[in-house]
Amino acid sequence: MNVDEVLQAAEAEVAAAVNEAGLESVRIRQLGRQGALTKLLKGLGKLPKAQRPAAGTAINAAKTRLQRLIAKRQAALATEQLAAKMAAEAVDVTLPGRRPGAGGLHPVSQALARVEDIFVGAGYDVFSGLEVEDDYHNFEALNIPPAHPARAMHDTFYFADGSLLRTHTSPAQVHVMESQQPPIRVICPGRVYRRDSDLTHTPMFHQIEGLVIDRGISFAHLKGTITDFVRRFFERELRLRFRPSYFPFTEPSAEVDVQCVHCLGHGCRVCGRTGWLEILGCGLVHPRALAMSGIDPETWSGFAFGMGGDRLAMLLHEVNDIRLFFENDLRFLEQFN
Ligand code: 2U9
Repeated sequence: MNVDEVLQAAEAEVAAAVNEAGLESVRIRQLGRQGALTKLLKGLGKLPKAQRPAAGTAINAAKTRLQRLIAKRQAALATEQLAAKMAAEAVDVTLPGRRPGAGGLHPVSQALARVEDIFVGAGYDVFSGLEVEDDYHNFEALNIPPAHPARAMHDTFYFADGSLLRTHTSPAQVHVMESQQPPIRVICPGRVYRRDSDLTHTPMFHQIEGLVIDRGISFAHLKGTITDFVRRFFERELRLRFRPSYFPFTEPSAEVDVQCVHCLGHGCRVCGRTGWLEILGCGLVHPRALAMSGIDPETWSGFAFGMGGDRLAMLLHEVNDIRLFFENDLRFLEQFN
């Protein structure tokens, strides 16, 4: 190949190079130690003496021209690559930012807060108490002595030192009675624990209990309080029925059913065709429970009630499986925000 042919081929290769690495290999092929133009220069000595100056000038001119072309192409490729990189990394500052999820109260917490609000509005204090208790406050002070059959129903979690996870929020009310004289109006929400786990029971669940102690408190005050509470909680006029029951810490005791919130008493799957839903237990505080915490039952009387927070949330939102509240599936929980 003569110098013009070499130059022509080299120019085509420079034009065809698509990136800086490709261009560098063109440079090595043409201008490197074994390059085509370099070889032409080395071959000058074999030409007749008279042709050497003109041939040398032509090869050097071709070499200079090719070096300039490569430099120009190299600059163009660098600009192109930078532009492509900038386009790929571009940030659209006008797009809205990604907001962190706002979060919200768990439906059971919402139900407990709803109960608290109703009673706080009626002048009750809120006291949550502690989840680790002793046998005295969880059982004995509530008229449940060591051999009492009611203990068997509580499936208690015990610690090695004899303390326990409270099986109901009632010990919170015992602490209130021990620390102050009546009048007492207190509402105690919180977590409670029982060694129990099946379709309708979880080892941790929520209760909210109320206690009122004053002079002359009767079952009529209890009935009025519960009736007003149910009306406010469900925001509807629902019929109630009080059935006689038994708790060691209240006498007399009752369980309260509310007209089914789903079928309004006609009978459906939720109420097991009875038209009634059990929502709480209650009664007049046992005189022995008053006396044990230092309150004179000759002067004072009181009522107490207790309900399950998880069950209340289920009734309020028509949820039929308690486990949904504990799985923490955001698709379920987000519906309550
Ligand atoms: C003191 C005196 C009396 C609290 C009460 C109930 C009735 C009751 C259950 C309802 C559903 C628990 O979650 S549940 O299974 N509770 O039926 N609780 S009276 O009585 C007290 C508490 C403290 C000092």
